[in-house]
This record gives sequence, C-alpha cells and structure tokens, in this order.
Amino acid sequence: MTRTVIAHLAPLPDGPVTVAGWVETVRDQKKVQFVILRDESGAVQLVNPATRALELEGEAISGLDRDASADQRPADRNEQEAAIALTETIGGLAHGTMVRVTGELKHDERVKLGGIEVKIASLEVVSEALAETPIADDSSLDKRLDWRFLDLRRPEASLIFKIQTTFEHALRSWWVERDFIELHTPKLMASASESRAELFEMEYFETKAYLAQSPQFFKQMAQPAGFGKVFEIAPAFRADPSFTSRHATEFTSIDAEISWIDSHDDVMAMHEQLLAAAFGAVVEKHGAAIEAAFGVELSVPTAPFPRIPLAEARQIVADGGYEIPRADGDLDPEGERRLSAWVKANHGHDFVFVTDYAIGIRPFYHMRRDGDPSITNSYDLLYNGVEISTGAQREHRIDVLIEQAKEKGLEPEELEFYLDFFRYGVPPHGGFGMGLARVLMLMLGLGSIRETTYLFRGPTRLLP
Ligand code: AMO
Repeated sequence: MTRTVIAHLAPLPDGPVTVAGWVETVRDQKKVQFVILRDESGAVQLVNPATRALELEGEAISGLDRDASADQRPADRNEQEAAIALTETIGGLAHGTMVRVTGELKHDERVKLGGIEVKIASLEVVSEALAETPIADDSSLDKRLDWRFLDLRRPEASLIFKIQTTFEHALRSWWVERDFIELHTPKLMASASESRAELFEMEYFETKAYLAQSPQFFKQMAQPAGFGKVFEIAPAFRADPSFTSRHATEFTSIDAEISWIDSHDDVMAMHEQLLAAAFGAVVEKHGAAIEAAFGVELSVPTAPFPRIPLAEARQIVADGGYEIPRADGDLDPEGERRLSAWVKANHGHDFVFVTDYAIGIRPFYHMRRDGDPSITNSYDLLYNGVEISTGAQREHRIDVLIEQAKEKGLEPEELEFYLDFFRYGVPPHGGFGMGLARVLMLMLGLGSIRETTYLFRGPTRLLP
C-alpha cells in the first residue's frame, strides 16, 4: 500500500492507510499502547488496543503450540501470536526509530492530536535508533548543532526551512516575473571583492585563489554584458573570526543588480517591493504556524520603508541617551537596536533604510554623491534592530573608479579584470546584498543565525 504523509490523513475517510516516519513517543498502558509517529508533515497517534490482555493469554498458550508448524495451528492462535509480537515490538521501540505502519484510519473527536488515529494492523521496524538520544530539549545550542540531524527533527526547526523555501521561492518569482536573469557566479576568485581582511586564501595549483566574499564584481559584470537586471542566491565566505549571533564564515547571500538607475533610490524601491512580496508569501503560507511555533505575529511590511540619513540616525540614537562608541561613524549593534526601536515607535515599521553613508566606511565601488563627495549613494537596511543588507549605486566612470580604488589603498593592477568591465560601455547601475539567515532569524525572533542556517559554519565549526 502506498504511503500517505501524515498531513494528508485528516481529509481521508476511515479505512486502511500506510504511514511511515519516526517514533516520537511510546505510551505503554495496561491495556493499550499509543505511539506518536512523526514525519516531515506532522504527527499522528497510532494505537494498538487490548494488547496486555492478549499478552497474558499468550503466555498461557506459549509452549503448547509454538512447536507446531503455522498451518497446523488454529487461525486465531496465529493471530494471537502476531498480536503478542506486535505488542513486544512496540514496547521496545526507541525514540527516533523509523517505522512503516499499516492500519485503519479512524476519525475520533476525542483524540487530541488532530482528531484522528490509526489502529495498527502491522508495524515494520525499518531502521532502529540507539536507545539513548544524545540531545534533549534543554541541550545547549552548540550541542544541538553537533547533532544537527536530530535537532532538525523538531517541527519548529524544519518549519524554519519550509519558511526559507517559501521566502526564496517568492523572491525568485518576483524577479522572474520582472525579467531578471538568474546568475551563478564563481566562488573561486583571483582577488578580494570586499576587503583584504576577512578573506579566505587557498592553494590553487601554481597560484593562490580566494573564496568569494560576495558576487559583487560578477553581478556588476552583467551590466556591461547587457543583462539589465540580475539576481543570485548563493554562498559567500568571510574569514571573520567573530563569534556573534549574526556572523558566519559561510552564509547564503541574496544579491540583485539593476541597470539604468538614477540613484540608489531605485535600488531601495526594488528592494522594498521585493521584500513586501516575499513576506506576503511567507505570511500567507506560514503565518499561523509561525505564531504557534515562535509566538510571532508576522506582518507584511508596507512600502515605502522609512529612510533616514546616517547623520540623522546617529542624532536619534544620541538623543535617546546612547553614545555610539565607533570612531568611524557607523552604527554599532546597540545603535542599530535603538534606531529600530525608535522607528517602530515613531513610524510603526520593522524596517528602516539608513542612507548617506560617509565614504570612509564604504568600499571603493560605491558612487559618491554629486555635489557632496563625502557621502556615498548607498544604504544599509535594518530589520528589527539588525543590519540585513547593504546596497548602493556603483561608480561606473572608469577614471573616478580608479581614483577611488587608489584612495582605498588598492592596487589597480590587481583589479584590472574588474576595471575592464568599465572600459567598453556600461550603464549606470546598482544593487544590494542581503544575508538570508539574518532575515530569517529576525523574522522569527530567534537569537542566532545558527538556528536559521541549515549547517552553520563558524571559526570553530566545520562539522557536521
Ligand atoms: P555586506 O558586506 O554588507 O555587503 O554584506 C551584505 C549582507 O550580507 C550579510 N553578511 C553576513 N551574514 C552572515 N555572516 C557574515 N559574516 C556576513 N557578512 C555579511 C549581511 C549583510 O548585510 N557586496 C556588498 C553588497 C552590495 O553592495 O551589493 C556586500 O557584500 O546581511
């Protein structure tokens, strides 16, 4: 009989079904055994009735007919022995054991778990689990990550990745419907793209290679290539030795880049519409489950998102009684939190674009403001108190670009391949990069991107 996933049982009429999954709990009562079986879609109660009575009777008959061949025994005795075997098997099931069960589906309002249960006719142990589970509900995050495949069996954990799937699908759909081209850019590079710090270097035959910190150069290359609008969702690598809740050494970067913009305003407009659509899809599909699992009433952000120039943002934070300690003028994490709280209180919004970053804290490829070259045409996007994205208009004028690279201490010779992109005609363009795990962490009110990354990579974690 073909397997029915548990979530599809409820609409079926009473009758025979086959389900498969892992044993969550076994409740072995005097006269009846209950098994909670879970699969990727949900959990269902299985029941094995009148088991103890059969077992007692079974003890009485054991020894009498056990030696007789099966076809010589009365049919009901064979049935009894099968029932005893089933009872023993269920009694010995360890948490996590994978089983396949055939039985009778029955709708019964009294059953707390979904108002259905399956009366077990046969149960096959497909893959046994060791009796001792190495993690428990109160295990530390680090211990849970050591046993990530078991940790992910928690329904709230798999829900995160169902949400991630919906979110990414919605991003892609939004882009595809608007004729963006999807890129897959190389993650092995001959140079740094963001900064020399945080760069993973590796042997590459006779030379050195670096792991891509961002698809920055290659998504920009699509502009002189005439692609118009592009996106990529792919890994990025940063040799960042920090142990914060928001940094990983490998993360999934969501990137977009568009041609023929007038300024970074056009990038922000695309960015906020994209997010509104993707959050809409998540709320529609998972809103109720998110509230049940994480206690978060997720709302769809309305465009336009508030926009606040960095200098003003600093003033707001200072007026709130917090002195940002960073000498470079950027917001620190506490400053980001306070600014977001202010925006929530005054604009009722979970998102805020912080704009007009000074050139000192932005990379060489950001375009500087016409009429005020101390400021870049760039922004950071904060969501619930944390930076999730950086975006900007790019400098596309080759002579200006070379000057800015030199000013930042970069060797134009090392960047020749990139600079060539700007020598044969290139439209004005801009885009953003956004960390997937950060968006999910903040969306679900979780404490770390380790929870929202399938397999986290950090300075001391390469396993599993
Ligand atoms: P930036 O370096 O700000 O910009 O990165 C963009 C976004 O990527 C995420 N992110 C990270 N997530 C987890 N761990 C990390 N170590 C990490 N580093 C960055 C953050 C961040 O906001 N090329 C530019 C983007 C652009 O201008 O298009 C860039 O990479 O969410």
